[in-house]
Amino acid sequence: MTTSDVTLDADVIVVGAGMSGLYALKVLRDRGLRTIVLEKAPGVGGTWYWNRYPGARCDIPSLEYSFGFDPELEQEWVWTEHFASQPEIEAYLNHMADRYDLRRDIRCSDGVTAATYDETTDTWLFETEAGKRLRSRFAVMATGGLSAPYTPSWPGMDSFAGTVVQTSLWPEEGVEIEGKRVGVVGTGSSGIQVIPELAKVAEHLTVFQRTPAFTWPSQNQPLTDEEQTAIKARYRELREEQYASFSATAGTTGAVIFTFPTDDRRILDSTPEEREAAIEEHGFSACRIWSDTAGDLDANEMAVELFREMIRRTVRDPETAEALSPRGYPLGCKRPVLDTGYFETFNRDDVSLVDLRRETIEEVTPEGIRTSERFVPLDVLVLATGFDAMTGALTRIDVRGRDGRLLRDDWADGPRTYLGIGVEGYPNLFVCVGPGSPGVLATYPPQIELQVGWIADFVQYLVEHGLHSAEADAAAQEAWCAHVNQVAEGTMFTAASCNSWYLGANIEGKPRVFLPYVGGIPAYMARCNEVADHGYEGFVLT
Ligand code: N01
Repeated sequence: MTTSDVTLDADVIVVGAGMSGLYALKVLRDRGLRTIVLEKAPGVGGTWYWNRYPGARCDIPSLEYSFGFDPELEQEWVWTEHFASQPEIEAYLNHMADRYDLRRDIRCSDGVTAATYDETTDTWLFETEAGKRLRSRFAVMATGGLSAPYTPSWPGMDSFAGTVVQTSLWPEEGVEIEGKRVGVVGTGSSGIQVIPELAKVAEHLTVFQRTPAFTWPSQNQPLTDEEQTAIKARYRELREEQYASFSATAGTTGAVIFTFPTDDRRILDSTPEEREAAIEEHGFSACRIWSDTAGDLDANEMAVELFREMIRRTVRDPETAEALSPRGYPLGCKRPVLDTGYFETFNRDDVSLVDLRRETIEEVTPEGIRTSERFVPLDVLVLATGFDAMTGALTRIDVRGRDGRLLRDDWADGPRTYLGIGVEGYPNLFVCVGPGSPGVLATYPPQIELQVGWIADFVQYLVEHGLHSAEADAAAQEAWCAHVNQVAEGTMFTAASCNSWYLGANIEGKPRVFLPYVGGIPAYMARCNEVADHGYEGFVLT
């Protein structure tokens, strides 16, 4: 049997209607390929559909956290703040869906449960929650890097009589918080954004913190017309800077999380007076300016002490300040966080902190949480407990390749990809911003334009050259994985004391493998383009 013997629903099926999926549909359709997008959520937007918790906003400047492929779109769209809120980004992505007439090819409220490669016809068969079956030649997995929520389970969890809600599954109709006793578990980016907002309305808020975070004041501001006009006047130049920069960031406005250090001085050579002067000038960012903190753990620890000093100066209760202070893991190991009044929130009388380094959650009862030290009565339990990052969204689907191989099994010891895009054993399947690509280490929309654009070119090449299948070559894949590991070695990301979701360390049983490619966008895209220029070397084309 060949492809011509089966009825195809589309040339390409894209899984996910977040940023990658929407852009994939746009570019694939522009290339004349019949494309269908399958989406689990009732609406488009991916991350920006699901994460609608109070305080949710992006920590990349909005004028950069947007697409540059259409100069008219970027000129017309008005961002109101330096860091856009979730509703604004969701509105922007809905605008894109309408503007480019994408909705007619997007099937919402029907998640993909299985994707199976049919070797007899070189096609992919998709099965959905609603029992639909659709077939295409190519599969584009735009399933997202932070889209598989991680839900801890404590004894008695199901017995809780109040409301349990996960930040990344916040209901559209909202959650009643006013006058309630609320507990938040988790102090990563999501927890740190939601905590100050919930504190404003809850009767009492209890924060359950396992690992204190490094977080910096975002200094978010409304964007003035003048600022917006000035950037829009040189938008093309700015986009080129983004496409060519390490993390697809041009550093236009506000605090920029990906860029530090900013100074040539070494903290190991500094005097106490110089360090004090740094605190007075830079506040929480005093720890970020030194040149030697990225490569030297002693320097790093000295810098962290400046951060702890800022917490002591901000949080009135010394015990709470100490509990909020990061210790035992270096600055630069976990994803930096930007906040709005996070540490100040702990000065409120109606907010308390439970330090899970000193006590443990023993059980959830109908009335609240019992720790090894106390009972905390709760009406609402908010889980800001993160994601099975970069691999979870793919391994939760039954993706079957050649010879019935299951991706979940093949990745049991860590994901293996070629360029973060192709997977040996899974022909004609392409992953967007997957493990082994810069992914979560770079600004998504410009990165997506580059990487998903590359995938679309590849698919077009295959079609135009009458090729039936493209599959990552095992040796090329191993070489790429070795390169991804080698670049991460010696960085704070992989320090022995670092336990981050970049390493899969937040998920019990997940192998400790550094997931994204830390070599930066220019090196990454240079390699991708070199591969394309050499007839897609490293892929077996049939
Ligand atoms: O998830 P996280 P997140 N008991 O994994 C704790 C992006 N993002 O959703 O550190 C107790 O960072 C866990 O503790 P520990 C951004 O890339 C961006 O906050 O594992 N605690 C941690 O404190 C970000 O990095 C934005 O010890 C438990 C927290 O839960 C990424 O998404 C906004 C626990 C999880 O933190 C993920 O952020 C939001 C347990 N059993 C997200 N299990 C912006 O753009 C987990 N924890 C601003």
